[in-house]
Amino acid sequence: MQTDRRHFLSGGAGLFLCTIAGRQIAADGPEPDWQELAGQIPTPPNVRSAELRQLPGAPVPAPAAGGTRREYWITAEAVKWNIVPTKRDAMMDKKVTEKTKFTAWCYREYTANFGAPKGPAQMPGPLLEAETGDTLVVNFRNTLTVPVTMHPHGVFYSQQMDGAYKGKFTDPGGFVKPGKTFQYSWDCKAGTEGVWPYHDHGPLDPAPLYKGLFGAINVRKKGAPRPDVEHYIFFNSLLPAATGLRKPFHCINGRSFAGNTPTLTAKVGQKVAQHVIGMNNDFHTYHLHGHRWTAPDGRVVDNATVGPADSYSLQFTEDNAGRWFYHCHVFSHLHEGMNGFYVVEP
Ligand SMILES: [Cu+2]
Repeated sequence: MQTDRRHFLSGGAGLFLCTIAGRQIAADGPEPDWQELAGQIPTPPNVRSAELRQLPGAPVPAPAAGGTRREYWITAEAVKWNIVPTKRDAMMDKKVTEKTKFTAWCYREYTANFGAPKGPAQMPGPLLEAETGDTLVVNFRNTLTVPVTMHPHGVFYSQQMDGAYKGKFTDPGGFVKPGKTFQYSWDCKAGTEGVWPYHDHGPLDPAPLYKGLFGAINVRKKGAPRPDVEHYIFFNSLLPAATGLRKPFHCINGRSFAGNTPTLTAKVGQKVAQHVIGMNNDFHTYHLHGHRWTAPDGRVVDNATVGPADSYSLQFTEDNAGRWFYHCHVFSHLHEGMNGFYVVEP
């Protein structure tokens, strides 16, 4: 499973990833010293002034009548991450011999007031759930050594709650320094129903996202029935620039190859919803063996295109027991790890 430089480039990933602090970062490595790089980025004026005095907070959207304020406590943390913990590619039934461990950056959910972790720091980060009419309030603490943020898609928010670095126009939520906490408020009013990504959009964008800082928001229509089973499938890649490893990995939820990527499960008769989100530079296609679903335009499909930061949701009633593959159907992605098992019990 060696991928040399030429193969990697011909795979379409390209050498150029981004420019940070005036330095071009190559996707195929080496991994820069992010802290040193972040040190070259001046703290924006509005962020500096926020540290000197307590700014009046941006207006917090009130939930609609009958709505709920849903509060989360989330950190960004460094975590030792193994991309292929079984050391095997179960699709091709072969050993994965190269190094697969690196230090990832992931979101992690805590109980109120950062009392105790509710689970591990992982890819994707905690699922943020709301119904239309609710307000999402996210207390975000940065425990990394570089500034990072949380930037949501789909929901409504004011400029101060954008969570995006904008050079000298940056608001405090767009540059959360190491050790600092920022409270984001996002409005899930009618029209925001759906599944959306959130991710870092700070001054090192997109490097922290490539190291694992992404997750999903699910806004359900108020009162809508829930599916019996829901799966969240992020197509991401772990590139040498972000991992320090020699080889790029094409991943689902930060893991490569069936047996390492999530083994999804359901039972015949259950209503299954799957949410697929693109989280890198590539276009992917989501293919599920043995199944098909009806797209919003009425066509029956079993393979759908998902671009960068797109989210695509599909639903079906399970009727086909067995062990199936779900995977990206871009063949180079598929064979470099973007595949997994879907196991349906009778
Ligand atoms: Cu793909």
